[in-house]
Amino acid sequence: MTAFLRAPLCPAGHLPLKGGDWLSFLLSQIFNVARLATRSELPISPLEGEMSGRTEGGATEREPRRLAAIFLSALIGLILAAPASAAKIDDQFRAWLQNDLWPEAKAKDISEKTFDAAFDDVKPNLELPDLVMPGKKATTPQKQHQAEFGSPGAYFAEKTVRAVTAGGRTREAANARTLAAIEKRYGVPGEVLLAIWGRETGFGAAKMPYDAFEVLGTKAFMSTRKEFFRTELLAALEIVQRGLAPVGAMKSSWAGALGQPQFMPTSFLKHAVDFDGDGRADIWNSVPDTLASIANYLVHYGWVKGRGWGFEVTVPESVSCSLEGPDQGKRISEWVAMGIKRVGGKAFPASELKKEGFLLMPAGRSGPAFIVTPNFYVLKEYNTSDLYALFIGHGADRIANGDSNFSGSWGAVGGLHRSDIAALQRALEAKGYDVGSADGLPGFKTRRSIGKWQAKNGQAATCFPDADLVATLK
Ligand SMILES: [Ca+2]
Repeated sequence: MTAFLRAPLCPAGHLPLKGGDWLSFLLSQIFNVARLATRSELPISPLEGEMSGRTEGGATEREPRRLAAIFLSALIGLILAAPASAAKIDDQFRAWLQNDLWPEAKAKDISEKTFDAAFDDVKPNLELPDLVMPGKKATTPQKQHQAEFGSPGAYFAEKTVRAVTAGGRTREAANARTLAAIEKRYGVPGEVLLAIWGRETGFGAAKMPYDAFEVLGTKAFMSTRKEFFRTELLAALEIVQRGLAPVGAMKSSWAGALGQPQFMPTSFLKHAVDFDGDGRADIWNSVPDTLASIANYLVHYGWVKGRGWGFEVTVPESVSCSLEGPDQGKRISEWVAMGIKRVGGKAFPASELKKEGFLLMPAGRSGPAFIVTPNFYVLKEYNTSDLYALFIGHGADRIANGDSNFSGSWGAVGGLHRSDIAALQRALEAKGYDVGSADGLPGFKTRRSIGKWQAKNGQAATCFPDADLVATLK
């Protein structure tokens, strides 16, 4: 649902505190779980496009008590395991900084002064997710197996959407000249930028509680994706070395994403721009810089000027839901000839009919359907989830045209565990179907493969996993 809810609710490799008070520690963690799980108004979602390990879907972890129970069992497991010493990890981290990271940083023209300032007093943060203790092998976190896959409709909770659309309209009025100037230069509509800004950090209201060097340093030293974070850590050092931001300004989310647009450091170096003219791209404090940097990011990933993101449609039974996906595009006029119509009796704009469009059915036959443009897939470069990109497109439409919901309604198709969906995916893979990866999240490749299997086996194609399918195929 929101990245906060995917935040480190159950640190995979938590270490006992040195001589700590277990009960108060435990209670504080359970409180944290409850707090995180109920905090949904100001989501921070790091760039999933940049974070290639994070994939499509809408897994939700909504139940604080259940999470607390999972955490408790994980914690008991850790108490029983042989505890490593946090102090020893700190020493290993310091040695790694000196002997491993520093030589590479030096070779990339990072000065000793910058390096020392960045890591002054920095220790590994053992509460971050997806850590692997030095000398240990990575294991799949328990929560990934147990997480419930929520109905895609849950992603579009009216309260969440309205926080973005109401806030977006207020800021659209307040920043009208800036948005017009950005649209003129980059060709990206202001409402799209506002929707991303609102979705990522609640228009900059979300706190950036972490030191980027602590997060990136910890993850480069001891996470499941060390190389990815090492590259980002070196980019963060480059930001400081080049004077683009002072060390003290390098505040990030739990995933190391920076500032109001939630750029990873390599994205900052590639896409951040100065739009208020003070000579510095300040994505932490400047609204014009934040909005223009988001626009520049989208342009770099191919935003097509003059086209929107997509249209809600109705799809007749004669059109298979397995025609979904970015690799099965047709001219919009061809989709229309097959019987696909826009909702609300509207015609497609004449300028769109000759252009390519793609079928999108995020909940298969159990939810709204869309014909999307290539810009939809540019939005997915910001965060590689169909639901995220749809949230941005839908939110942008509502900022521009007023609040009205989808015409189609989302079915109650959630409730499976990710492990069940992953088992279904492996079963389909074994039969030769392409599901993308068996990650427990039903992306478009999984959805359409389900539809193809259903059609081949004489069933009505729903293009979405359900308990019967899991039981039949698993
Ligand atoms: Ca600036």
